[in-house]
Amino acid sequence: MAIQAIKVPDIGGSEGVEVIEISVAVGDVIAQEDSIVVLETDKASMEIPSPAAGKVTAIKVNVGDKVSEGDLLIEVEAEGAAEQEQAAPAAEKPAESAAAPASNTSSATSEAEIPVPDIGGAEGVEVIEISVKVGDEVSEGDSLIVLETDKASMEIPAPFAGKITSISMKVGDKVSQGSVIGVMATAAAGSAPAEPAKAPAAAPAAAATASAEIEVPVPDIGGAEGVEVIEISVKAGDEVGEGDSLIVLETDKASMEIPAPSAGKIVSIALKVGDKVSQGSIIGVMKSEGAAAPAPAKTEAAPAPKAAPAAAASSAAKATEEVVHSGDVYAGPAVRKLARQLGVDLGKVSGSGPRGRLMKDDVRGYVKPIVAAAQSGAPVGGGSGIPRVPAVDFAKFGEIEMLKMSKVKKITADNMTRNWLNVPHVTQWDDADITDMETFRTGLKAEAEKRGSKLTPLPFLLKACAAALRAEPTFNVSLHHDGEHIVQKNYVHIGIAVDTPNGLMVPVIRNVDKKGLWELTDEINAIAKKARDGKLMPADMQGGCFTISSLGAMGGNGFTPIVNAPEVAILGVSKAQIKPVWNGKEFVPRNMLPLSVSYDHRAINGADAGRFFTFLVAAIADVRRLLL
Ligand code: CAO
Repeated sequence: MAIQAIKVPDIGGSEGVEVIEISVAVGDVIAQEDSIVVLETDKASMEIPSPAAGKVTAIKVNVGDKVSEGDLLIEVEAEGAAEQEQAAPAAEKPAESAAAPASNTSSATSEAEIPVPDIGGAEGVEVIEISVKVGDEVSEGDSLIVLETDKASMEIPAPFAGKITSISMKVGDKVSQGSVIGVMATAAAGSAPAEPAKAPAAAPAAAATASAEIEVPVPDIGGAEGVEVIEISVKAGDEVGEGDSLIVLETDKASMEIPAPSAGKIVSIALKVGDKVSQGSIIGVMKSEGAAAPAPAKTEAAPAPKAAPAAAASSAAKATEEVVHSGDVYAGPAVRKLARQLGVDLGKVSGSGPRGRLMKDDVRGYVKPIVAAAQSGAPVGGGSGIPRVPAVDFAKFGEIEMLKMSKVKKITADNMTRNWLNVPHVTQWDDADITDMETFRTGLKAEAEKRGSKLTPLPFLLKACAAALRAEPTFNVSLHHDGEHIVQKNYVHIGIAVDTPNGLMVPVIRNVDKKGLWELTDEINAIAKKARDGKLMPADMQGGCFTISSLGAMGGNGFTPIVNAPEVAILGVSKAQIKPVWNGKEFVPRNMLPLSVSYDHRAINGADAGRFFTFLVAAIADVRRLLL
């Protein structure tokens, strides 16, 4: 019986790449090309397929290990083969996008301007991250900036190793091919910069018919043939905007959205889920807006991430990336496949991977309690089994208008339903005497103005809540989805509900217990602005332990906030008012702040809540206590 040692193949020179998943177990019988492990750099992830069929006899790496080309991954007992060592075939290569330095590269100074490479014709694409600063030494392929369209984000890599000597962009700038990112000094004089590479391929123009109805073909998908349609995102009659996703295609390594080449109305769809398509296959017919032939489609869905894996990779999926943002879903093909097999809507699963990426464990974690509840006969979380509110034709009763819900509003509606149905809520009320706090705050107003910031009661409340979470740690927990554990958090991150034109957003302020009043004031102002400008990233809204929802500026004397699960408690703040308070001898006017705390009664007992609330109200009434 021959044992074959399977090693890391050529992964494009990357060193110390993290093993994020082991896809096989000892004893598994695997076929050639089956995925053995998944590796991930901070830019890309890649499945490493087995070069041989056989039985897995040993696994030589663990999740979290760092590996490079030639490192041993597994051993396989392959019948009939001579004992040998073999490198796994190269992982499929994501799109290449090495940007070429501008032609004014000067060999005398060894400095070169770095332009934005071909990004598939996309214009005015937003810079969402500057990943380097002047003076940084970078390697070829290191991310310089990150761009984001409404469909995808893409890192623009350094075209060669060198030192950043200037940066010409800032976050929020809108850029196109050729915009200058900055200037780099080459590491070694004369080092040849890479050839400019095509990033996303431009789709062939859709063929216009006399009636302005156009057939929409599958654009250039990097030569991939027989690619499976995994989602039809539109139906006949739908109005679509230019760039809206029409269908989603998936190879075994990559998935991609195919966008509408222009705005218009879908007349018919020629494909169904499961069909296999290639470049030129007709997706359907659409009537383009303005009756003009549409502009060539751009495969915006397939921006080019940095070329990571091996050069020997298949040329298929040249214009694809191994992970796509599809709507709000950020997941790789393996995770999408698992979700399809289990019938899971990935839009409902929270991602725990880097930048909120969905992992297989997230899908399993989502499914497990649902299956457990179904097997125990209990109603399944999320309100399944609850009678639906019947549909009503309101037009029968008077004039109506149909207003489209924003994506944020829809997500909020789902979250509220999920939290209201899953969390057994209890709400307690109390008034905090903020007379002294307000005297202190008013006294600081001039200083705040000098600093260019606005000091409201909110940073005081954040500080007080952080202290209360430390004093009563039963509030700083989450229920683990295995139903067997409580997750006790040793950090204090607090979300603040922000009312934005798009709907309710809850950005999270980190390590509140370690920050001072001014730092918190600046952070609240900055993050609330970011939320209102629609610029929050998923990471800005993750990791909260507790939430504050303040309607103090609007009015009202109390409300029941809904717990923002998996957090277990939330503070509702209403409008402060001067009220007569009995001090034992007489009624005195005091500035009273109505507060309500809702909590998950599965995690928190009434006595815990009583202690937490008493501490909180006392800390607000005398903010000197926050120094204790
Ligand atoms: N009582 C009386 N006045 C209050 C108050 C309270 N509880 N809280 C704030 N105020 C005052 C502030 O002091 C400020 O007045 P001055 O300018 O005179 O100082 C004014 O109200 C406006 O405050 P603000 O809203 O600009 O700032 P904030 O720090 O209180 O709140 C933020 C910031 C982001 C939380 C808020 O703007 C917001 O979006 N609130 C809505 C949250 C929400 O929608 N919650 C419901 C979620 S569930 O549907």
